[in-house]
Amino acid sequence: MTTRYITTPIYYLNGEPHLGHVYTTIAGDVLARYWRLAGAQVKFLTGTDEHGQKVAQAAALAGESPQAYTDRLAKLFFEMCRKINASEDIFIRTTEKRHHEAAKALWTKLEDAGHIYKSSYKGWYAVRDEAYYEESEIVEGKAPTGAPVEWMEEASYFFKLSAWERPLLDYYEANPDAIAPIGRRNEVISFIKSGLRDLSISRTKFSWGVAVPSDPEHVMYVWIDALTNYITALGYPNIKSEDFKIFWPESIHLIGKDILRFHAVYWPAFLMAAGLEPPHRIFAHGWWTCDGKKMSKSLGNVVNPFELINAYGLDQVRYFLMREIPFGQDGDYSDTAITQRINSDLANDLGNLVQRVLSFIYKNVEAKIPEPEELLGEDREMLAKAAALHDLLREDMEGQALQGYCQHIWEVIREANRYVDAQKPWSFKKSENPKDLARMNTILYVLVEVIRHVAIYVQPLMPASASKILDQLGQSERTFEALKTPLKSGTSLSEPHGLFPRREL
Ligand code: ME8
Repeated sequence: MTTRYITTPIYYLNGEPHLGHVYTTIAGDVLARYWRLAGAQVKFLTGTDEHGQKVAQAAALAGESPQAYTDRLAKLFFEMCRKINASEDIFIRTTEKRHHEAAKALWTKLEDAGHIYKSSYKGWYAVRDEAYYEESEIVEGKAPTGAPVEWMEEASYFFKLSAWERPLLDYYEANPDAIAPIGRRNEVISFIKSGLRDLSISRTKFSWGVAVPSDPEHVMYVWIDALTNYITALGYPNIKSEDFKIFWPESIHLIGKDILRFHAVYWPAFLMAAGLEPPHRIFAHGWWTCDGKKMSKSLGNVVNPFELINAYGLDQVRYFLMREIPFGQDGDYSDTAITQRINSDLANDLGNLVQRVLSFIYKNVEAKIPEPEELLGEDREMLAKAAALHDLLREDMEGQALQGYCQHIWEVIREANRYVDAQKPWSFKKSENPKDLARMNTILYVLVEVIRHVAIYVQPLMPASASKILDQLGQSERTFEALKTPLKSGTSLSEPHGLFPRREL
């Protein structure tokens, strides 16, 4: 049986959810929904990263205890998932007891196997990135990401990362698809080749985190704690559990390109050192900007995802985010771009196709799916294009090509609109000739069958809108399996209503 374990990053609780968080979570949701409809066994994980200096500082700034603060903010992220119709199976919080236990177990495993030693750290640290930087990486007193850095000197435990250069390179050579897109893979490989230094993995200057089991004066570096969430959720340290055995080998970590190094260098090294398999695949997507500029609080151009959803509608936003840019590349948000996308793809293409076909049947063919007569070449061609989606879309989803998934469906939608224009079913309406009526019924049947395919495949992208279309078509079987059986004639249609109103700029 096909199995997929799809994860998003767990988000820092240092502020409210923003467009970037919504983006990765929707991408994960689209994949999870697709694989469920394909009959796969799926686990979709998201959640919150609640420890470390950055979150502790945010709590202090808010005048709250870290626990009260993270409880309050975790709710906002959980709510975000509800507002974007995410279908996560697990929402994990790193403050949960099971997670503390898993992180401690991983530490102990690494320590017992001799991968951890005690020393002291001296160097630069950026709280905003929760990352250490080399002297050579500092640009004009800042981290390469632009984050402010501070000088740190403290007793610390180290993970022997330097020992994992060769095993990591070997692993990535043997598993060319382990990191995607390819450019990110190359980036990781050249980073590893440039030499890995041992990694400081504990702190003593603050206490908001998971205590080091053998030395509770230390708290774990937030990244070793956070990355462990992916296996906490599968029952680690019980690696004999069904969940761990089934899902870990099929893991897909969706992340933004900002956190590639943590996922593709540190995480696989920790796992290999603990005797576990590295993640099966890491997909690092690109970065959203707004009107060509980096979104930042000081520029005042941070796109609030909830305002966006209120203004344009949830499914419109979900579709826009998946369709607008190739998954893996950077993209730019603008009101113009989303408006154009809604008007062309949703109102003109999909909305118009469904509306013109279903209202015609509703008004003129007793509101029932007509019986087809003899299929002509053009009918077969149209049906073949819809049937071909099955393999094309599966290939897209195997490669996380979310934009390609949209494009392939929309090619069929546009083709169906051309087919309506060319076949002109309405031209037969008044004819007394039974042959003409039979032709009209055949054309309409073909169209409903194409719309059924489209709506079933659109479900992962726009669950609510797809469900409305399938309701109007009277279809209760909605998995990809259902498409193996031809559309049944005679099913009653319900009164069609417009789906995607046009937007003014
Ligand atoms: O990094 N465009 O959490 P975080 C696209 N806690 N995606 C964006 C984005 C943007 N402008 N801004 C944010 C952390 N993202 C850690 C992760 S995982 C074990 C720990 C998305 O709250 C993108 O997925 O800073 C990015 O990787 C993530 O939010 C960073 O979220």
